[in-house]
Amino acid sequence: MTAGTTGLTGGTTAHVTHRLAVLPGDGIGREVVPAAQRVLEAVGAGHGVAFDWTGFDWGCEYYTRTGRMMPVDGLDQLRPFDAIFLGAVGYPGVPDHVSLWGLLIPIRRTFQQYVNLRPIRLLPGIESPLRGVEPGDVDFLVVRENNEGEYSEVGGRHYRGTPQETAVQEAVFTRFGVERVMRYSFELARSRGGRLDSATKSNGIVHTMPFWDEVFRELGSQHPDVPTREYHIDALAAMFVLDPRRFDVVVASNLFGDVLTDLGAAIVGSIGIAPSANLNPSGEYPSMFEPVHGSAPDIAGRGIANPLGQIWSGAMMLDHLGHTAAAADVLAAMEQVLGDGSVRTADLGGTATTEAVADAVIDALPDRHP
Ligand code: GGG
Repeated sequence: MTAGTTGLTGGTTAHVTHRLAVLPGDGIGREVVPAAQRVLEAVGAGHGVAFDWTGFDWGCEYYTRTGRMMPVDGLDQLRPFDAIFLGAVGYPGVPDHVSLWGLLIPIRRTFQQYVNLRPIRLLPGIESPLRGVEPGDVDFLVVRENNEGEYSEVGGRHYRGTPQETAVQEAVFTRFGVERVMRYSFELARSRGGRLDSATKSNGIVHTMPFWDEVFRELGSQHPDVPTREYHIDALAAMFVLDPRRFDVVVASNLFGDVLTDLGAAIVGSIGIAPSANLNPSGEYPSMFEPVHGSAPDIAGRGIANPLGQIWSGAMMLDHLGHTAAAADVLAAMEQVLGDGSVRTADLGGTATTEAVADAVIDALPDRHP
């Protein structure tokens, strides 16, 4: 990051340049990322924020050329950046576990991005598939543990190709890992004056989930002002559909959080809008911002993907970098476009292109001069 001041009529305004790594990745990632970059450039210009983008062509195509999802020193290349802006990862021809474990997961783990923050908010102009649910009714955050849990390399395959073939997969829950994500979640709930709900399954999963619950209760006793509830994941999923108004912050393990947030995206209209932030709360390493959706090979290359999930992820990146007013402008512009309803991609029942939606968001940004 470089910073300075610009003399302007009537005063001085700070200006700052952020060094950002851009990984469009695969499929529609290559379409929604440039669209979102244009929005960020436009809002940045009004707030004295500039971006020095460095693009990386890592992903499944890179894999087919090189046998790797990123170079051997890829993580070292990413380390100096202020943040990472990622599109989507995965494409037919490369097994999903290869693409995920070759790129996204090493970034999340090496850079200690142990919080995956996923807002679930029904925006104006969007019709929820749930009866009687209006914008303003659903507005909560899921904190997905992002570095351990069910996503683990511990296990193996035995007796391959025989009738005794066996697959074993171990989940890994450490006190260090569970405490830190729960502490973050309690602080988040406290900052919103809200409650914290925990996703568990300690009736069926007899070791890790009772441990998860114990740590949740210990942390709860250290945050007596934050009301808490514990739900088995099956009941919690049902409650997302039956009564989503009741939630404020939900903390969940890696797999549970991933599944819950696809459901959360569905109840607020489209996974095409859902954003996420992979946060390293200490700031020691770069955080990474990506939409919840994947690479959508079925629509890739047609210019019809919804860029709003990527744009909203960009707003979360602005917020993380300290530009709360710019982030709020992006959200307000998105809300205006959605509320107006005339420029929408197919997932929201419209016919607009990715670029047209980005243009509409840019046009809806407040006219600011830094
Ligand atoms: N933009 C997110 C993306 O491409 N995700 C690919 C994926 O499969 N993610 C799995 C996960 O986050 O657990």
